[in-house]
Amino acid sequence: MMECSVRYMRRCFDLARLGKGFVSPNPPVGALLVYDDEIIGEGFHKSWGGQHAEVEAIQSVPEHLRPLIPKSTLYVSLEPCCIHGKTPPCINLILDQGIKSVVVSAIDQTPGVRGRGLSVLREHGVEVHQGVLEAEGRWLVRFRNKWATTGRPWVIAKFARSKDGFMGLLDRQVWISNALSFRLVHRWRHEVDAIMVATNTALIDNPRLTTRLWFGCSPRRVILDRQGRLPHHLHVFDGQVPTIVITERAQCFRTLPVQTIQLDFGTRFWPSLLDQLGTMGITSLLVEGGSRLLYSLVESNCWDEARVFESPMVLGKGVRAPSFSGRVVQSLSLGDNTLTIWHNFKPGC
Ligand code: AOF
Ligand code: ZN
Repeated sequence: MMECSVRYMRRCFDLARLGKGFVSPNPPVGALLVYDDEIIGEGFHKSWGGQHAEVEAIQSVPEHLRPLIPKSTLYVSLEPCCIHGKTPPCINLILDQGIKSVVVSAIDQTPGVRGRGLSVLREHGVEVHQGVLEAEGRWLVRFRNKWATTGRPWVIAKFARSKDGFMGLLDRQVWISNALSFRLVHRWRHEVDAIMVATNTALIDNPRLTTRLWFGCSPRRVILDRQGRLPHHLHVFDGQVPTIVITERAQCFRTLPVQTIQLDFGTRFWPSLLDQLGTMGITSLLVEGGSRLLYSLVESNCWDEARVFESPMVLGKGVRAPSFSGRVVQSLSLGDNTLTIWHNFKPGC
Protein backbone atom coordinates (compact mmCIF):
# COMPACT_ATOMS: atom_id res chain seq x y z
CA MET A 1 0.00 0.00 0.00
CA MET A 2 2.77 2.40 1.06
CA GLU A 3 4.78 1.65 -2.07
CA CYS A 4 1.76 2.42 -4.26
CA SER A 5 1.15 5.68 -2.39
CA VAL A 6 4.67 6.80 -3.17
CA ARG A 7 4.30 5.94 -6.85
CA TYR A 8 0.99 7.76 -7.12
CA MET A 9 2.30 10.77 -5.23
CA ARG A 10 5.23 10.99 -7.64
CA ARG A 11 2.69 11.15 -10.46
CA CYS A 12 0.89 13.97 -8.61
CA PHE A 13 4.20 15.87 -8.41
CA ASP A 14 4.84 15.37 -12.12
CA LEU A 15 1.38 16.71 -12.91
CA ALA A 16 1.82 19.61 -10.49
CA ARG A 17 5.07 20.69 -12.16
CA LEU A 18 3.20 21.27 -15.43
CA GLY A 19 1.54 24.25 -13.75
CA LYS A 20 4.78 25.92 -12.64
CA GLY A 21 5.00 29.49 -13.83
CA PHE A 22 1.28 29.77 -14.59
CA VAL A 23 -0.39 29.54 -11.18
CA SER A 24 1.30 32.07 -8.90
CA PRO A 25 0.49 33.23 -6.26
CA ASN A 26 -1.13 29.82 -6.01
CA PRO A 27 1.09 26.76 -5.65
CA PRO A 28 1.46 24.08 -8.32
CA VAL A 29 -0.73 21.08 -7.36
CA GLY A 30 -1.45 17.70 -8.97
CA ALA A 31 -4.14 15.12 -8.15
CA LEU A 32 -5.16 11.57 -9.08
CA LEU A 33 -8.17 9.34 -8.52
CA VAL A 34 -7.24 5.68 -8.10
CA TYR A 35 -9.63 2.74 -8.05
CA ASP A 36 -8.36 -0.80 -7.55
CA ASP A 37 -4.81 0.20 -8.45
CA GLU A 38 -5.86 1.92 -11.69
CA ILE A 39 -5.76 5.65 -12.29
CA ILE A 40 -9.26 6.65 -13.39
CA GLY A 41 -8.69 10.42 -13.40
CA GLU A 42 -5.92 12.97 -13.07
CA GLY A 43 -5.41 16.70 -13.27
CA PHE A 44 -3.41 19.70 -12.15
CA HIS A 45 -3.89 23.36 -11.35
CA LYS A 46 -3.28 25.04 -14.71
CA SER A 47 -3.67 28.76 -14.11
CA TRP A 48 -4.26 31.22 -11.32
CA GLY A 49 -8.00 31.64 -10.85
CA GLY A 50 -8.56 28.37 -12.72
CA GLN A 51 -9.88 25.10 -11.36
CA HIS A 52 -7.92 23.36 -8.64
CA ALA A 53 -6.17 20.04 -9.25
CA GLU A 54 -8.82 18.01 -7.40
CA VAL A 55 -11.59 19.46 -9.60
CA GLU A 56 -9.59 18.73 -12.75
CA ALA A 57 -8.93 15.15 -11.63
CA ILE A 58 -12.57 14.45 -10.76
CA GLN A 59 -13.87 16.03 -13.98
CA SER A 60 -11.43 13.99 -16.06
CA VAL A 61 -13.03 10.68 -15.06
CA PRO A 62 -14.85 9.26 -18.12
CA GLU A 63 -18.64 8.93 -17.88
CA HIS A 64 -18.71 5.13 -17.61
CA LEU A 65 -16.24 5.17 -14.68
CA ARG A 66 -17.95 7.91 -12.66
CA PRO A 67 -19.82 5.44 -10.41
CA LEU A 68 -16.36 4.38 -9.16
CA ILE A 69 -15.49 7.86 -7.83
CA PRO A 70 -16.90 7.32 -4.29
CA LYS A 71 -14.96 4.06 -4.03
CA SER A 72 -11.67 5.61 -5.19
CA THR A 73 -8.76 7.15 -3.33
CA LEU A 74 -7.90 10.75 -4.10
CA TYR A 75 -4.16 11.51 -4.13
CA VAL A 76 -3.22 15.20 -3.89
CA SER A 77 0.22 16.75 -3.64
CA LEU A 78 -1.18 19.48 -1.33
CA GLU A 79 -3.81 19.54 1.38
CA PRO A 80 -7.19 20.26 -0.29
CA CYS A 81 -8.39 23.80 0.37
CA CYS A 82 -11.27 24.63 2.73
CA ILE A 83 -11.60 28.35 1.97
CA HIS A 84 -13.43 30.36 -0.66
CA GLY A 85 -10.71 32.03 -2.74
CA LYS A 86 -10.98 32.37 -6.50
CA THR A 87 -12.78 29.03 -6.50
CA PRO A 88 -14.99 27.15 -4.00
CA PRO A 89 -13.34 24.90 -1.38
CA CYS A 90 -12.15 21.57 -2.75
CA ILE A 91 -13.17 19.74 0.42
CA ASN A 92 -16.85 20.43 -0.45
CA LEU A 93 -16.41 18.73 -3.79
CA ILE A 94 -14.63 15.77 -2.19
CA LEU A 95 -17.47 15.33 0.32
CA ASP A 96 -20.18 15.86 -2.34
CA GLN A 97 -18.59 13.17 -4.49
CA GLY A 98 -18.64 10.77 -1.55
CA ILE A 99 -14.88 10.13 -1.69
CA LYS A 100 -13.86 8.27 1.49
CA SER A 101 -10.10 8.06 1.21
CA VAL A 102 -7.64 10.93 0.63
CA VAL A 103 -3.83 10.77 0.53
CA VAL A 104 -1.91 14.05 0.79
CA SER A 105 1.75 15.05 0.75
CA ALA A 106 2.21 18.58 2.17
CA ILE A 107 0.14 20.95 4.30
CA ASP A 108 -1.12 24.20 2.75
CA GLN A 109 0.17 26.98 5.05
CA THR A 110 -2.36 29.51 3.80
CA PRO A 111 -4.14 31.15 6.77
CA GLY A 112 -7.51 29.46 7.19
CA VAL A 113 -6.23 26.18 5.74
CA ARG A 114 -3.13 24.92 7.68
CA GLY A 115 -4.47 21.46 8.45
CA ARG A 116 -8.13 22.50 8.67
CA GLY A 117 -8.81 21.10 5.20
CA LEU A 118 -7.72 17.70 6.50
CA SER A 119 -9.47 17.93 9.88
CA VAL A 120 -12.81 18.83 8.28
CA LEU A 121 -12.50 15.85 5.94
CA ARG A 122 -11.74 13.59 8.93
CA GLU A 123 -14.72 15.02 10.85
CA HIS A 124 -16.89 13.88 7.94
CA GLY A 125 -15.56 10.35 8.12
CA VAL A 126 -13.00 10.55 5.34
CA GLU A 127 -9.88 8.48 5.94
CA VAL A 128 -6.97 10.90 5.49
CA HIS A 129 -3.34 9.95 5.18
CA GLN A 130 -0.96 12.94 5.13
CA GLY A 131 2.83 13.08 4.78
CA VAL A 132 3.59 10.87 1.77
CA LEU A 133 6.92 12.14 0.33
CA GLU A 134 6.37 15.18 2.49
CA ALA A 135 9.80 16.81 2.03
CA GLU A 136 9.36 16.76 -1.76
CA GLY A 137 5.77 17.92 -1.48
CA ARG A 138 6.80 20.85 0.70
CA TRP A 139 9.62 21.77 -1.63
CA LEU A 140 7.18 21.92 -4.54
CA VAL A 141 5.02 24.54 -2.79
CA ARG A 142 7.82 26.40 -1.00
CA PHE A 143 7.15 29.74 -2.76
CA ARG A 144 3.51 29.78 -1.69
CA ASN A 145 4.06 28.47 1.82
CA LYS A 146 6.81 30.99 2.61
CA TRP A 147 4.76 33.87 1.26
CA ALA A 148 1.66 32.65 3.12
CA THR A 149 3.49 32.43 6.45
CA THR A 150 5.83 35.46 6.28
CA GLY A 151 4.35 37.75 3.62
CA ARG A 152 7.71 37.63 1.82
CA PRO A 153 8.88 35.95 -1.39
CA TRP A 154 11.10 32.87 -1.47
CA VAL A 155 14.53 34.23 -2.42
CA ILE A 156 16.80 32.37 -4.84
CA ALA A 157 20.41 33.48 -5.27
CA LYS A 158 21.76 32.41 -8.63
CA PHE A 159 25.32 32.62 -9.87
CA ALA A 160 28.02 30.79 -11.80
CA ARG A 161 31.50 30.20 -10.49
CA SER A 162 34.70 29.24 -12.25
CA LYS A 163 36.75 26.24 -11.28
CA ASP A 164 39.01 28.52 -9.24
CA GLY A 165 36.10 30.09 -7.37
CA PHE A 166 35.47 33.38 -9.18
CA MET A 167 32.04 34.57 -10.22
CA GLY A 168 33.13 37.19 -12.73
CA LEU A 169 35.43 40.05 -13.58
CA LEU A 170 34.98 43.47 -12.03
CA ASP A 171 34.47 45.62 -15.08
CA ARG A 172 33.05 43.49 -17.87
CA GLN A 173 30.70 40.65 -18.61
CA VAL A 174 32.19 37.16 -18.79
CA TRP A 175 30.33 33.94 -19.60
CA ILE A 176 31.21 31.29 -17.08
CA SER A 177 28.32 28.86 -17.56
CA ASN A 178 27.47 27.02 -20.79
CA ALA A 179 24.52 27.17 -23.22
CA LEU A 180 22.54 24.46 -21.41
CA SER A 181 22.80 26.35 -18.14
CA PHE A 182 21.80 29.53 -19.91
CA ARG A 183 18.64 27.89 -21.25
CA LEU A 184 17.80 26.49 -17.84
CA VAL A 185 18.00 29.99 -16.39
CA HIS A 186 15.36 31.08 -18.90
CA ARG A 187 13.16 28.25 -17.71
CA TRP A 188 13.62 29.50 -14.15
CA ARG A 189 12.70 33.00 -15.24
CA HIS A 190 9.36 31.62 -16.41
CA GLU A 191 8.85 29.85 -13.08
CA VAL A 192 9.46 32.81 -10.74
CA ASP A 193 7.42 35.94 -10.11
CA ALA A 194 10.30 38.40 -10.21
CA ILE A 195 13.96 38.65 -11.15
CA MET A 196 16.37 41.13 -9.63
CA VAL A 197 19.65 42.75 -10.67
CA ALA A 198 21.61 45.69 -9.32
CA THR A 199 22.96 48.81 -11.02
CA ASN A 200 26.26 47.48 -12.36
CA THR A 201 24.72 44.39 -13.92
CA ALA A 202 22.00 46.46 -15.60
CA LEU A 203 24.69 48.84 -16.87
CA ILE A 204 27.48 46.46 -17.93
CA ASP A 205 25.41 43.52 -19.25
CA ASN A 206 22.38 45.55 -20.40
CA PRO A 207 20.17 42.46 -19.92
CA ARG A 208 16.51 42.19 -20.98
CA LEU A 209 15.73 39.78 -18.13
CA THR A 210 12.91 38.28 -20.21
CA THR A 211 12.08 34.62 -20.87
CA ARG A 212 13.20 33.95 -24.43
CA LEU A 213 14.83 30.51 -24.47
CA TRP A 214 11.88 28.81 -22.83
CA PHE A 215 8.10 28.85 -23.27
CA GLY A 216 6.03 30.97 -20.93
CA CYS A 217 5.88 34.30 -19.24
CA SER A 218 8.55 36.78 -18.26
CA PRO A 219 8.83 37.63 -14.58
CA ARG A 220 8.54 41.13 -13.21
CA ARG A 221 11.88 42.94 -13.24
CA VAL A 222 13.28 44.42 -10.05
CA ILE A 223 16.12 46.85 -10.68
CA LEU A 224 18.21 48.29 -7.91
CA ASP A 225 19.47 51.81 -8.62
CA ARG A 226 20.05 53.64 -5.37
CA GLN A 227 21.21 56.92 -6.86
CA GLY A 228 19.25 56.92 -10.10
CA ARG A 229 22.41 56.50 -12.20
CA LEU A 230 21.10 54.20 -14.91
CA PRO A 231 20.62 55.64 -18.41
CA HIS A 232 17.06 55.41 -19.69
CA HIS A 233 17.91 53.62 -22.95
CA LEU A 234 18.75 50.33 -21.19
CA HIS A 235 16.67 47.26 -22.11
CA VAL A 236 15.32 46.94 -18.58
CA PHE A 237 13.44 50.22 -19.08
CA ASP A 238 11.86 49.28 -22.42
CA GLY A 239 8.39 48.81 -20.90
CA GLN A 240 8.06 45.27 -22.32
CA VAL A 241 7.65 43.75 -18.87
CA PRO A 242 6.32 45.29 -15.62
CA THR A 243 9.39 46.74 -13.93
CA ILE A 244 10.00 47.90 -10.38
CA VAL A 245 12.92 50.20 -9.54
CA ILE A 246 14.28 50.27 -6.00
CA THR A 247 15.85 53.65 -5.39
CA GLU A 248 16.41 56.60 -3.08
CA ARG A 249 15.77 58.95 -6.00
CA ALA A 250 12.39 58.07 -7.45
CA GLN A 251 12.27 61.42 -9.32
CA CYS A 252 14.94 60.15 -11.75
CA PHE A 253 12.47 57.60 -13.16
CA ARG A 254 9.38 59.82 -13.53
CA THR A 255 9.32 59.63 -17.31
CA LEU A 256 9.85 55.86 -17.52
CA PRO A 257 7.20 53.07 -17.69
CA VAL A 258 8.29 51.71 -14.30
CA GLN A 259 7.03 51.56 -10.75
CA THR A 260 9.38 52.92 -8.10
CA ILE A 261 9.87 51.86 -4.50
CA GLN A 262 11.65 54.36 -2.30
CA LEU A 263 13.60 52.38 0.25
CA ASP A 264 16.06 52.91 3.09
CA PHE A 265 19.30 51.27 1.98
CA GLY A 266 20.47 50.75 5.57
CA THR A 267 20.80 47.55 7.54
CA ARG A 268 17.13 46.60 7.17
CA PHE A 269 17.37 46.74 3.37
CA TRP A 270 16.60 43.11 2.57
CA PRO A 271 13.76 42.57 5.08
CA SER A 272 12.07 45.85 4.01
CA LEU A 273 12.47 45.04 0.33
CA LEU A 274 11.04 41.55 0.76
CA ASP A 275 8.10 42.93 2.75
CA GLN A 276 7.34 45.40 -0.06
CA LEU A 277 7.63 42.82 -2.83
CA GLY A 278 5.45 40.42 -0.84
CA THR A 279 2.65 42.96 -0.63
CA MET A 280 2.82 43.22 -4.43
CA GLY A 281 1.98 39.51 -4.70
CA ILE A 282 5.53 38.42 -5.49
CA THR A 283 6.01 34.95 -3.99
CA SER A 284 9.43 34.19 -5.50
CA LEU A 285 12.45 36.31 -6.37
CA LEU A 286 15.42 35.19 -8.46
CA VAL A 287 18.48 37.32 -7.67
CA GLU A 288 20.80 37.23 -10.68
CA GLY A 289 23.52 39.67 -9.62
CA GLY A 290 25.83 41.37 -9.53
CA SER A 291 28.35 40.31 -7.01
CA ARG A 292 27.76 43.03 -4.41
CA LEU A 293 24.06 42.34 -4.40
CA LEU A 294 24.66 38.61 -3.98
CA TYR A 295 27.18 39.23 -1.20
CA SER A 296 24.79 41.47 0.68
CA LEU A 297 22.03 38.87 0.24
CA VAL A 298 24.22 36.10 1.62
CA GLU A 299 25.47 38.30 4.48
CA SER A 300 21.94 39.29 5.45
CA ASN A 301 21.02 35.59 5.45
CA CYS A 302 17.77 36.53 3.71
CA TRP A 303 18.21 33.93 0.95
CA ASP A 304 16.26 30.68 0.96
CA GLU A 305 17.84 28.83 -1.94
CA ALA A 306 21.04 29.09 -3.96
CA ARG A 307 21.49 27.74 -7.48
CA VAL A 308 25.17 27.59 -8.33
CA PHE A 309 26.65 26.60 -11.67
CA GLU A 310 30.24 25.43 -11.64
CA SER A 311 32.24 25.47 -14.83
CA PRO A 312 35.68 24.03 -15.69
CA MET A 313 36.81 27.51 -16.77
CA VAL A 314 39.76 29.02 -14.89
CA LEU A 315 39.56 32.80 -14.53
CA GLY A 316 42.68 33.39 -12.46
CA LYS A 317 41.36 36.66 -11.05
CA GLY A 318 38.15 38.56 -10.48
CA VAL A 319 35.37 38.67 -7.91
CA ARG A 320 35.34 35.73 -5.52
CA ALA A 321 32.07 33.80 -5.37
CA PRO A 322 30.40 34.11 -1.96
CA SER A 323 30.54 31.16 0.38
CA PHE A 324 27.56 30.08 2.40
CA SER A 325 26.27 27.10 4.28
CA GLY A 326 23.15 25.12 3.58
CA ARG A 327 21.90 21.70 2.65
CA VAL A 328 22.38 20.37 -0.87
CA VAL A 329 18.99 19.57 -2.36
CA GLN A 330 20.09 18.58 -5.83
CA SER A 331 23.22 18.28 -7.91
CA LEU A 332 23.27 17.55 -11.62
CA SER A 333 25.49 17.75 -14.67
CA LEU A 334 24.69 20.03 -17.57
CA GLY A 335 27.35 19.20 -20.14
CA ASP A 336 30.61 20.37 -18.59
CA ASN A 337 28.78 22.44 -15.94
CA THR A 338 27.56 21.19 -12.59
CA LEU A 339 24.48 22.71 -11.02
CA THR A 340 24.11 22.49 -7.26
CA ILE A 341 20.93 23.61 -5.51
CA TRP A 342 21.23 24.57 -1.84
CA HIS A 343 18.55 25.14 0.73
CA ASN A 344 19.15 27.63 3.53
CA PHE A 345 17.20 25.94 6.27
CA LYS A 346 18.17 28.63 8.80
CA PRO A 347 17.27 31.90 7.07
CA GLY A 348 17.88 34.79 9.42
CA CYS A 349 15.43 37.44 8.35
C1 AOF B 1 -6.13 23.03 -3.72
N1 AOF B 1 -5.87 22.57 -4.96
O1 AOF B 1 -4.96 22.80 -6.96
C2 AOF B 1 -4.55 24.49 -5.42
C3 AOF B 1 -4.80 24.94 -4.11
O2 AOF B 1 -9.23 29.89 -4.76
P1 AOF B 1 -7.79 30.15 -5.04
O3 AOF B 1 -7.42 29.62 -6.38
O4 AOF B 1 -7.36 31.55 -4.80
O5 AOF B 1 -6.98 29.20 -4.01
C4 AOF B 1 -6.61 29.59 -2.75
C5 AOF B 1 -6.25 28.40 -1.89
O6 AOF B 1 -6.05 27.20 -2.63
C6 AOF B 1 -4.94 28.62 -1.15
O7 AOF B 1 -5.06 27.98 0.10
C7 AOF B 1 -3.94 27.93 -2.05
O8 AOF B 1 -2.75 27.56 -1.35
C8 AOF B 1 -4.73 26.73 -2.46
N2 AOF B 1 -4.28 26.12 -3.70
N3 AOF B 1 -5.55 24.18 -3.29
O9 AOF B 1 -6.90 22.40 -2.99
C9 AOF B 1 -5.12 23.24 -5.83
N4 AOF B 1 -3.79 25.21 -6.29
ZN1 ZN C 1 -8.85 23.70 -3.73
